[in-house]
Amino acid sequence: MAELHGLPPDDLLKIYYYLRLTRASEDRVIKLYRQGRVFGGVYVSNGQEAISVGSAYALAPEDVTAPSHRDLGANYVRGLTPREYLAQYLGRATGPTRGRDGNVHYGDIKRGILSFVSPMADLLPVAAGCALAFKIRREPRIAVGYFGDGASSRGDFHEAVNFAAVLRLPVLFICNNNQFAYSTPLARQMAVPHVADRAKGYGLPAVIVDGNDVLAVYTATKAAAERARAGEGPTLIECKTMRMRGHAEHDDASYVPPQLLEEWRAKDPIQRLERTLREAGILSDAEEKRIAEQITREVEDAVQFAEQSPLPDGGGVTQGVYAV
Ligand SMILES: Cc1ncc(C[n+]2csc(CCOP(=O)(O)OP(=O)(O)O)c2C)c(N)n1
Repeated sequence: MAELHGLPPDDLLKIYYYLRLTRASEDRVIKLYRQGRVFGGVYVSNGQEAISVGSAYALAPEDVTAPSHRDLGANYVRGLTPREYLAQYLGRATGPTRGRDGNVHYGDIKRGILSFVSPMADLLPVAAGCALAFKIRREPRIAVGYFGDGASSRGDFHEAVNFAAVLRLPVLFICNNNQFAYSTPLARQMAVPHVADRAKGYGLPAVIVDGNDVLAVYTATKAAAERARAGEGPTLIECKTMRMRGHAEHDDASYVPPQLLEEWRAKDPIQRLERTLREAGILSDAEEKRIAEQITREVEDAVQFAEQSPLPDGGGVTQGVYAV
């Protein structure tokens, strides 16, 4: 059967599965939020799942990722389970932060996922630092830092990119440019048209890809990862997309022109891959049904698991807490 972008059908179907698992998990959490069963805010990647899934699929297990708040897809690809994701959102003791956080501030160092921190772009210097360690130890590993268009206006972004470029570190900077930083449109926080333009001043290559085309994101990341592993230094990958919901679920995004959303709805990354796979004879109706049913089962199992899990009892509140 056909290969696409060098990927055999099994991998293509896995990518399709991860896209749909991400969407279904987040949709389910939105529902729980509306029912008042989630404690904190809810941040989703609806419409931009291709960026996190496509990029993470191009990495090796020994690489390290520094996700942002819309990168559930990358976390899933790297081994996070729906049970852990749901337990995290419901603040349960079985979640990655053992109930210390109720939304996106989690990671898992065993799977090479750094824990997301709230101040925007603060993880990018950490990703560059990991890459420096890999380079010093001569390990063929790379680090990947994810960030949004708004985050690229913070100093940490500029420091991390400059540092990585000067030292030719094996790190990728992956931007999800979804055109809004909370309610601020791109043109109100950047005087250049592309985040990629910012890389020029630091002397590292930057590429712009269609962030709603998962295979384009995969291919760009794979090429940049190979460069980094070969000692050729960092790359910035700007993925153009659109944030299809509010900044979080408490934000109705009424500041976004409806026509813009309509335009981007037609470019939905899941439907696009589905069409491509059907045309290539890789996805049949039966296979689509099997994947959909598997995802429904997994997500519902995760909701039940989370709801039946205990809340933290408070006894371990100082465990894993460090001060310097
Ligand atoms: C340093 C800092 N300033 C402000 C915030 C509040 N905040 C959280 S997300 C966000 C918008 C970030 O925009 P962008 O990076 O484009 O990501 P998006 O949410 O649009 O996907 C803001 C202002 C923060 N977390 N950290």
